[in-house]
Amino acid sequence: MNISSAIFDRSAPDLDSCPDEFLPEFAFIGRSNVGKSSLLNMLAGKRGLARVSPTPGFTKLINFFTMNNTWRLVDLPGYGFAHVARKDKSQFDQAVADYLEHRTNLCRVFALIDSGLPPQKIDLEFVEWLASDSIPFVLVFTKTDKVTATKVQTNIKAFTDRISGWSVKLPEIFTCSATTRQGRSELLGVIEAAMAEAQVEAQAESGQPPQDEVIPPEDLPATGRRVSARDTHARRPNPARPW
Ligand SMILES: Nc1nc2c(ncn2[C@@H]2O[C@H](COP(=O)(O)OP(=O)(O)OP(=O)(O)O)[C@@H](O)[C@H]2O)c(=O)[nH]1
Ligand SMILES: [Mg+2]
Repeated sequence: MNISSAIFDRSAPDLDSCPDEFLPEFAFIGRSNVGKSSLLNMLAGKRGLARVSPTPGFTKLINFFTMNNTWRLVDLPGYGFAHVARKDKSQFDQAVADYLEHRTNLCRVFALIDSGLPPQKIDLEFVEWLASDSIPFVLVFTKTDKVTATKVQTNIKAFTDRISGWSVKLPEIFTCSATTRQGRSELLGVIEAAMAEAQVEAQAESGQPPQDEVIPPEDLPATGRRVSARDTHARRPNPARPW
């Protein structure tokens, strides 16, 4: 896929401040410093679009970037950064959880894992939460330029062994390096395929719905958004969030 324009839209502190839900979105999540902002820039083909820093906890808001005027990349704050003030941390966590659970135009989440590390408890817990909440995600093992290919494969195998059985089938798995641009075409392929899938679903839905599928007005939230399957799912009592 060719990206001819990549433009910063806005930074949102919470779900209510996010832009309209008319464009499909692809979000990056993972531990602080795992390389979310770097990967976003690599995919967009624009260095400096999202701000990158060696200091963990750098991205503190939900940042939206519009690609080709038709879809968005979304840079989320990382989890697992111990040095953010407790009050700020819970605000970030809440905003990220709200975004992941309620954003109706969220097509795929890219859950980033450092390929140089054996399975980390916080990543396993986060992936378990994504799977249990039916949030559509793929796993992306980052920074492959920093370790040997054998080490990357060993760490991926250890991680997938731990998560097997958490969902009906294993999530799709990718590797990438923002430094060498390894993985770019595969990840853009995920985006392209997901958008094509969403288009087919939208076309199927645009047919006259059967009478029993008409949505009563009381099911429309205050924002006027249609309630998605994920919205209703997320209203169930939620187990304590591990991150
Ligand atoms: N060698 C190498 N370094 C990388 C790669 N991706 C990111 N980095 C470095 O890792 C550090 C963190 O990168 P970011 O992209 O800011 O990470 P982040 O996940 O957005 O971090 P937060 O916003 O703090 O959550 C920076 O110093 C990057 O230059 C990569 O693929 N290879
Ligand atoms: Mg960042």
